[in-house]
Amino acid sequence: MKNEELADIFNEIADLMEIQGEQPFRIASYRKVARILEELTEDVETLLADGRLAKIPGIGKGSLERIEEYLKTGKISTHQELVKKVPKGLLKLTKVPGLGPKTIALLWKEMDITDIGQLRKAINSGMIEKLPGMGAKKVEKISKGIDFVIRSSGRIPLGIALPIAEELITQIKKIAGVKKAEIAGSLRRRAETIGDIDILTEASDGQKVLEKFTKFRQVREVLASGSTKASVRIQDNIQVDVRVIPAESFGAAWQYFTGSKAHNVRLRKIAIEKKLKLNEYGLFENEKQIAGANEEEIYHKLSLPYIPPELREDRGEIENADKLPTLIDRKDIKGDLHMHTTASDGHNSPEEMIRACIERGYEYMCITDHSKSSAIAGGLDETRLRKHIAAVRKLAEKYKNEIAVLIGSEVDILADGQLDYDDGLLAELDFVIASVHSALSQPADKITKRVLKVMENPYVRLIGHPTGRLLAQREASAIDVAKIIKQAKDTDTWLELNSSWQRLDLKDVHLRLAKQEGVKICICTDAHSIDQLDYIQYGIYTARRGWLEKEDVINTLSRKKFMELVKQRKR
Ligand code: DGT
Ligand code: CA
Ligand code: CA
Ligand code: ZN
Repeated sequence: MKNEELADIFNEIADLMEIQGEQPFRIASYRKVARILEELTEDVETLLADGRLAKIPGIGKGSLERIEEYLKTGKISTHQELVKKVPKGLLKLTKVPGLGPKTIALLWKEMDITDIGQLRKAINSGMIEKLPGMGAKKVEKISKGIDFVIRSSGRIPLGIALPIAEELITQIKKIAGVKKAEIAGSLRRRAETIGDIDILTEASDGQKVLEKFTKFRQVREVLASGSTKASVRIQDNIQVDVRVIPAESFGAAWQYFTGSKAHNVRLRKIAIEKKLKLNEYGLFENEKQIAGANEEEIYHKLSLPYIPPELREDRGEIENADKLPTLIDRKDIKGDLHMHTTASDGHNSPEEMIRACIERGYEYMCITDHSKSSAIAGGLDETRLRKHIAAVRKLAEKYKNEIAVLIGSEVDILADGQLDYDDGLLAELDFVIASVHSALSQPADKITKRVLKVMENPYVRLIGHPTGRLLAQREASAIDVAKIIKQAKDTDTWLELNSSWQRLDLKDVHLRLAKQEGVKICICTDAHSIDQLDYIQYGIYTARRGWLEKEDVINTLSRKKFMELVKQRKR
């Protein structure tokens, strides 16, 4: 039945009209039709065909035509025209609980907020509370609504799933009789988003262990529970599968359930060529098990080196098995070069960020607050920036024996391709990141040219979050990443791997392309608080998925080497 789909479209038409400030009675009539459609107990197509739909009070001639149009073509032209008149992200805002069309219109007009990412930023900076009718309570409700939309929009971001899974693993390990508990599936491969959480355990009494698991406080619904497998649903509709595996098969099962499917298909083919059989129970020669207890053994018996989970995507790891990269590791990172403080939209002072970086063992760091055009994010005008530079330099002196503190800026690349500060001011900074924060919906040609141009500026060292995507919130811009990579090579500009799990930008396949072209990557956190400095782990995982080695990443250099490099001109 198309009843629900049609109701959704009619509701969306009403939302769009309300956002665009159309007449209330017209809006109300669309809402009424939406409600009627929702409450129909029969198929709308049948009702239309035998003429009964036309007789329902509230369904006028216009509505009837639109319903007919949808049933014939799958579209309603009125709807499409309305959609064309608003920025793409606005539609998603209408899905946020606690956020009505009137507020969306207000946010759009007053603050130029057109997608969930910008809304989140405006909330974080506190700017939004200054709008009429926006109390702390209402803002809190909207903030919760945003979380809901992100988490319920299908795949779960790595940064949400991993802490949840790690907590589950800790709890499972505490159950009596559990010998092992490990993460498998796309989460072990550290994919940027995951469909569900897969966990494997080894235990003496599977039934008992799984029963205990299904009684964890996190569990909202038990989908299935037996002696070898349990499936449950926890918060935000996240599914968790736990399997109990015997010791002699643990490695084989871990390999199998880590995937990816494509990688496993390749492996099974290799086994067959060797007249062996590979499945989740082990590697077999005729009926005899020749490997299975651990993963390494399976790879070795197939004449392959151990392949790290992040590479198991059938993206060349089998063909190039004899020359796999030595993947970068968290301990290789020697500094973080993109972070915000209370000077713009960060939550901690420069000094707090410096101490936190020292605690993390970094040898250097850079403070990069927003530039003046990022008004929502409290960007610094020239006067404030000069004061900020002086303050940070003082702190740099104070902490110079522990860490090298650089003062930089995350400078907006304006819609016309100009930078937000002039070269004179840029020259006063130690390090300049240039980022696109506005007009992200420009066509490919325009947005690409805009970034290519600023890369020619000798002060611009790094392009921040090059595609501007926000996972589950905003699509990447249309920017031509291959061209940006080529320009990075030609101008000696570095590209950021932004480690925030909402961004992971550049993403794995882009990173790999950059590496192939010899472009250097900088893995930064864009931290807006001390805690977020630890997002670096998500950057590392993504870098590994992009086949990056220590040598490909600029902030693996020692303090001495790095400082020499940033003191020199770019070219
Ligand atoms: P997800 O959850 O959609 O992010 O992706 P995965 O990779 O975690 O997939 P999932 O949870 O369906 O299954 C976990 C792993 O189990 C998967 O990566 C490979 C393995 N697997 C599951 N079903 C099959 C299958 O039909 N054939 C093969 N070769 N492997 C499978
Ligand atoms: Ca999975
Ligand atoms: Ca699964
Ligand atoms: Zn930024």
